[in-house]
Amino acid sequence: MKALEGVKILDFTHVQSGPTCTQLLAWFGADVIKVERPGTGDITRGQLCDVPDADSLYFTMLNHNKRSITLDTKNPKGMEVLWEMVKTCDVMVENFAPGVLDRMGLTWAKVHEVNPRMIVASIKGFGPGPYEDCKVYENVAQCAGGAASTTGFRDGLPLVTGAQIGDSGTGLHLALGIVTALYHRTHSGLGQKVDCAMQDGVLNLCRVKLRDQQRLGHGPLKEYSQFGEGEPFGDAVPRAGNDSGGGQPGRILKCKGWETDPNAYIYFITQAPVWEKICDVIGEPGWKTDPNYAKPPARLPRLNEIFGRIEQWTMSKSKFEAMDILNEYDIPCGPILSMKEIAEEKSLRDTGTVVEVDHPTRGKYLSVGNPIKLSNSPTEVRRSPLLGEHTEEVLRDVLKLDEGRIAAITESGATGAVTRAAAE
Ligand code: CAO
Repeated sequence: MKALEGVKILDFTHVQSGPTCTQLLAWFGADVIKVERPGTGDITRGQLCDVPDADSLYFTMLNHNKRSITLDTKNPKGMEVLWEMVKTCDVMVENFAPGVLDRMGLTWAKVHEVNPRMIVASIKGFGPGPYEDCKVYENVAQCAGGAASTTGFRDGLPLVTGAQIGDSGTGLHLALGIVTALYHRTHSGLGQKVDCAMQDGVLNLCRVKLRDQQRLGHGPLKEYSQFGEGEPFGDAVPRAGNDSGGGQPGRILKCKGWETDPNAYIYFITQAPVWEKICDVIGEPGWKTDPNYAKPPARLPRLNEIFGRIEQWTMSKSKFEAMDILNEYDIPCGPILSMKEIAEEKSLRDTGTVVEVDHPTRGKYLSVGNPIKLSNSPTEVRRSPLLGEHTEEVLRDVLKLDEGRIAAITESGATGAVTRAAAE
């Protein structure tokens, strides 16, 4: 039995943030029923398409293990079905723009009255405040949550990161909120509202930068390269390039082949406990006792010189050769892996972190599997549903509607266009 088996989710999510959350719950065994607009469905089905007439990878990679039902919620019969789902499901998850749910009549008060056990989980761009009514996408959240102002180099523009910390990051936060509310319900018998704002989710992941903001009030941030370069600090946390965000200085350094390979680099951390080993490996044994290099505080104003010297060594090795040598001495380091290398990495395939999935209209594709491994509830990744693939099945088997009611719903067009035989 899967960890969340028996939990029914009304998945009213779209694009990335919400679907990330419900996909995780589906991987843990919940029955996730995605409600989509007839005809088009989740807008991502048709975005960034690479194979004609097939759901995009954008959609397939965010909607595994779910069922799909098409329902026009602007049709009264469609809303009737939606309310049946509210009565039947344990959790409703949504990430519409602010106000959409209320306009549908699905207010928290009404949902709670109809099904007091239901948990209603929402993602919005912002929490209550000046921007609460705004529509938000990934990069907006990265900018408003403090990630962009602290990412990049001091002399360059603020940068967004490729990691989808606004969308997928908030989806993860919401999933935790939902399972916590489900656990709470086992004591209280009642559902509750779970809200996650993308700005808050990003800020939570930028916690160390708010730490540094406060440290700045007590003097320069000595582990930032800027300190050794003699550049004064302003009144806000600066962009720190590839400096480590922790107490052990680190940098991205060139490796053999960097002139032609954009990913021939390694992240190298000068962890204090292995400093002597680092000195031996790079051929600077004198630094072990030299007062200018022997202790961490002495090294902070000299990071550029030190990493420059280490780089002379890393440039004589491929990133994988350097990894092998450094790991032998327990020196923390990591290769800069390209997506191509990750896609081909056997160990990630072996653990199910990268999986190959077969799809009826697109064929085989790679996806990221469940990064969270439960020993008693392993994840089997199943393909995403076609649009409306499970409409009839859900009306019949989940909502237990009789044939007459199903016929009336179908006839109303609430589940999709009504096809009629041409007039004689
Ligand atoms: N049948 C009929 N209508 C439906 C429907 C269905 N099954 N499902 C949704 N709709 C309608 C809604 O009723 C709503 O219409 P109204 O505005 O008339 O009430 C509309 O579709 C939904 O709209 P939306 O405003 O949520 O969608 P959008 O494409 O304009 O905005 C987004 C998208 C993501 C900017 C917005 O949903 C949002 O800000 N969400 C919260 C933050 C978030 O999750 N952002 C991350 C997205 S991933 O990058």
